[in-house]
Order: sequence, then C-alpha cells, then structure tokens
Amino acid sequence: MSLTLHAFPPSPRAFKVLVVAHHLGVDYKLVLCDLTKGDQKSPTYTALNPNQKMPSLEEGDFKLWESNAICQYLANKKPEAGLMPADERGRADVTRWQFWESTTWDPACAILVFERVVKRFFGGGAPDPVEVEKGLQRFHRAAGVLDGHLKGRKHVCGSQLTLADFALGADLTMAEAAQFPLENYGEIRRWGAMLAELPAWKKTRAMQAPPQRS
Ligand SMILES: N[C@@H](CCC(=O)N[C@@H](CS)C(=O)NCC(=O)O)C(=O)O
Repeated sequence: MSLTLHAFPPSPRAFKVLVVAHHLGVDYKLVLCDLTKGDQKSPTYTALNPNQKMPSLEEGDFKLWESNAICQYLANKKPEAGLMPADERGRADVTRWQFWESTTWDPACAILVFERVVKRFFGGGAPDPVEVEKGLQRFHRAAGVLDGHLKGRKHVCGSQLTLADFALGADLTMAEAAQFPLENYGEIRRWGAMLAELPAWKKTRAMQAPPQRS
C-alpha cells in the first residue's frame, strides 16, 4: 500500500517526518502542501486534516496528523532501525522528549522563526521586539534544559539515535535564519553538528529551499 506525506519541506515540522522517512528508507510519495499558496486550507486537505496544518500522512484509508505521531508510525514500520526502542522505559523516554518538543522546545523556537523568518518570507513586516524578547526568554529556558541533558550523552536518549533526536533536531534547521542564540550551548551545537552529518539529514536539508531574504 502506498504511503503519502503531505508536507511543505521548508518547515521544521515537515523536515521532521521527511528526515525520519529518509533515515528509515520508507518509500513515500510527497504531495506538496504549499503554505505560500494556502493549500492547507483547501477543502480536500481540510478533509484530511481539519487543523489545516501540515504535515499529514495517508496510507490507504488511514489518515494521520501531528508530526510526532507520524514519526512513531514510520518508526514502527522498521523496528530494527531502533528509532523507537523496544523496551518500555526506552519508549517512554523517547515519547517524553517528543512531548517536550511539542510543548516546550518547538513553541519557543517557533516564536523566533515566526518573527525573524516567516514574517519576512510572507511579507508580514518587521519582527515585533516584544515577541522576540518573549521568544528569547523561552528559548534560553528550554535550551538550558536540553544542553544540560546532552552533557555526557551522544544522543538525546543515550548512545542510540532515536526519534527524539529527529524531533528536537528539526528546529535546528532554522537556527541560522532565525538567529537562535546558541553561543552558550556547546552541547546542543555538538549534537546538532553530529545530526547534520547524517546522510538522511543532508538529503532532507537539500529539499529545504531557504526562505528568501527581502
Ligand atoms: N503540532 C503540529 C504543528 C503543525 C503546524 O503548526 N504546522 C504549520 C507549519 S510550520 C502549518 O501547517 N501552518 C499553516 C497554518 O497555520 O496556516 C505538528 O507537529 O504536526
């Protein structure tokens, strides 16, 4: 049965599911959900995902949205790759970091991405200094947690690469464009550099045309 990913590759949430598919070697068809054209609001797409947000997955009559759920679904197709550990505590650990990504890390990064990248990309005006300040505060709070956790660990969940690395690492694809203040977070920079060397990472990065600076 063929698997379709509806995604807008420049977005970190799309990057997350695409990089996992590439790392696992899962065959998929990409249907561009072009956010610049409002594809996410079309009646067809809304029937697939009533949130009118990408990414979404379709496989036969099965439809799934929420990027971390999609990543779990993909990982379960190739359990031998170990992106989702087999043991209960290992699974809980990965899931914990996926939840933390959705609730804490991504929302912090997203403020800076919106103010410094998305607004310019969509002609939405200059960054709002109040929002940028809020984004910086949240970023530092979250980055302090992640950086401290990564000390002494090669990957987020220890010695093995898991979905947690892909979930949390996806936002780093915006680090330069959104000027994430990473100077004092050497562990995040070390871990991000390791992720950037993965073949699947390079392949997915190549699909992420950088937003044009105006
Ligand atoms: N929690 C969702 C977030 C999805 C999301 O916010 N997608 C954004 C792209 S970065 C979107 O499609 N935005 C379109 C819109 O809000 O109109 C996930 O991880 O899948």
